Amino acid sequence: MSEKIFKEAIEAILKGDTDKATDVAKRGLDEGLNPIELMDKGFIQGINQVGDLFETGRLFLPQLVYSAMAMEKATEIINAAIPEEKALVTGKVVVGTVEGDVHDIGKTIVVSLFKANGFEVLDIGRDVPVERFIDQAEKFGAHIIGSSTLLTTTMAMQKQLEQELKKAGLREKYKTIVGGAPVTQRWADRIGADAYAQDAGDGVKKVKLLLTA
Ligand code: B1M
Repeated sequence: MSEKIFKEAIEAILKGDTDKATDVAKRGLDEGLNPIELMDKGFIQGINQVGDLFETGRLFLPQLVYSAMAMEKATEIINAAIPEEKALVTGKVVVGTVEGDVHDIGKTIVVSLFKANGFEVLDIGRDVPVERFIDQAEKFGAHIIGSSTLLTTTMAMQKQLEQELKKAGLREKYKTIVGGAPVTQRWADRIGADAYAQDAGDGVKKVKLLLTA
């Protein structure tokens, strides 16, 4: 049964069909599927296939946009259904997508899972300049600053964030965590970030570690 729903979710995203994605997301949840599994094994597989088709020139920007719209709707429905866990570790996290990058589907999933795990989260959106990450972290009283990037060209903004924190004498005040499809542990080490997470679940684990370190 779940395999059929995952397949339908992949198809809905490949077709860029928002109505179908909405229906599959709601049906999957009604049938008792785990929202994170529905996202990981269904919708995310679909959008990854769309990305591969786009990269190899077998799908074009307008279709990518329709698929993204279907993905955004499914994400919204599924995020609202992620059950809240009892928080054993608490802390404040500011999360955004770096300047020059409008990809925010993954960042939004990360924010939802952080909230579901009891962290206080300030989502500062996408295309966020480095100064705003720092300013918002200061105002929010954050413990952790999390940045997401999907473009290789904007990865440099995560490095700039580390540098600006140092310049402002604030690097020791915050822990930093980086993520996004092109980001790796090696990149995190190279720029001096405190943690790297490959997906939202890994992000929760890493934030807990940072808060108890
Ligand atoms: Co674009 N795009 N896109 N895109 N897009 C990619 C990233 C690309 C890899 C596609 C490809 O060519 N295969 C490619 C980048 C190539 C590169 O940099 N080397 C690309 C390109 C080129 C572009 C444009 C330049 C296209 C153009 O205009 N010609 C343009 C850029 C605009 C800009 O930002 N300035 C563009 C635009 C778009 C849309 C707007 C149409 C849409 C985004 C809509 C939106 O986000 N609201 C879009 C989409 C949907 C994609 C793909 C297909 C899917 C991204 C996604 O949502 N994945 C993507 C291909 C791909 O990545 N496979 C692609 C699903 C999401 C759940 O995964 O975001 O990786 P992800 O998040 C994961 C983990 O990475 C991690 O956890 C998340 C959940 O598991 N994670 C974190 C992420 N952030 C984290 C932060 C953390 C911890 C973990 O802590 C803080």
